[in-house]
Amino acid sequence: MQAESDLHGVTNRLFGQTPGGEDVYLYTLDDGAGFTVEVMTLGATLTRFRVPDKHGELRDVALGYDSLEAFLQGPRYLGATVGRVANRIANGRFRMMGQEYELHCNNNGHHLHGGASGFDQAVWKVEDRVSLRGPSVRFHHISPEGDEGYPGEVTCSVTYTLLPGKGLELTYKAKSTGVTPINLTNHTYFNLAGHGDVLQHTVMLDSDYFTPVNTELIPTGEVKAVANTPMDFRTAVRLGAAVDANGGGFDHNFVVKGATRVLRRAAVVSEPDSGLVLIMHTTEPGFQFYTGNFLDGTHVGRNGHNYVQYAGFCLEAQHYPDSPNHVNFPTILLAPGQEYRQQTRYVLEGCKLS
Ligand code: G6D
Repeated sequence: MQAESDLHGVTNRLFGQTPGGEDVYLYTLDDGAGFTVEVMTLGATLTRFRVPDKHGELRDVALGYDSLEAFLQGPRYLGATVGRVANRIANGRFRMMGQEYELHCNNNGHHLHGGASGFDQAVWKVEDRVSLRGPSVRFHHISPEGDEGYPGEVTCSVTYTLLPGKGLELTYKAKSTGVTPINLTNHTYFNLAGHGDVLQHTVMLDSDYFTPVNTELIPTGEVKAVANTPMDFRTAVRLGAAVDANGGGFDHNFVVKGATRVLRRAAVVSEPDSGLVLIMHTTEPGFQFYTGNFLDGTHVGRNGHNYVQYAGFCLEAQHYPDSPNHVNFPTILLAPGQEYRQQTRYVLEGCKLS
């Protein structure tokens, strides 16, 4: 009789300890046909995503490391679940129901990705569960009242489900004891070639609008048409050409076409050498398209590849940045009795399945 975990394609092992001495476990989801996802409990972080390419050769499509130590020394957020509020909150301040709240500012005088001890820094707990749709693990975390300055105690979970021969589904849920902003996402850096930079990838984004930002990456509040701007990815374009036209990489929130709260296609990225195509579907109103502008080659990742500038791209499905300060942006406030839900899928096509 196979061990319970093997039966459902989920195994786990001790990965190491945090600097504070907390055990970190690594979960492996394997569909038995070449798709493998690894997730560690620190930050409910995706550490590996490997699929068969067009020749049937296994290929890493996400940046990552083989040891916890390397993750701890590498760029922050890589692969991590980000929260309580992903992206920026200007000056770490927002008003809610007549009261001003101050959050910890950790990025250029603003609050970024949940602050100094955001959800990416927490060791999430795991509850065993069985999904009939594929190997699956649910991670959960409790963010206490006052965490980084946020009101309300938040209990949240993210479920990783490997859809056999198809890709990865992330399902997020959260409840709060008090009204609080919440905006979760995943910060995986994808590279469908598995090495080098992503400038030869071709990108199509299902977005007619984006939210412009100032020099500190804080939204101006405008929701602007992409037409006649370097943000126009409505037809597929080679990323290197788009970066040249933009005068640099991208780190912008794009508005997903169509009604929110239902899964709909948001982005399609393809890569010629592997023949792989990544398609993101999400319930969220937007996503941050970030092209690894701040990677600088000082970190050597899996298979000895230097993570150079543009070594990976992120499709961080979420709400718009700084939403609590822009009444014209979809709200991210969660009240007691409500449930926050998000679902995002990263589907791989072009794989030669065994
Ligand atoms: C930079 O502005 C970018 C963020 O969007 C990204 O998440 C982070 O680097 C890793 O701050």
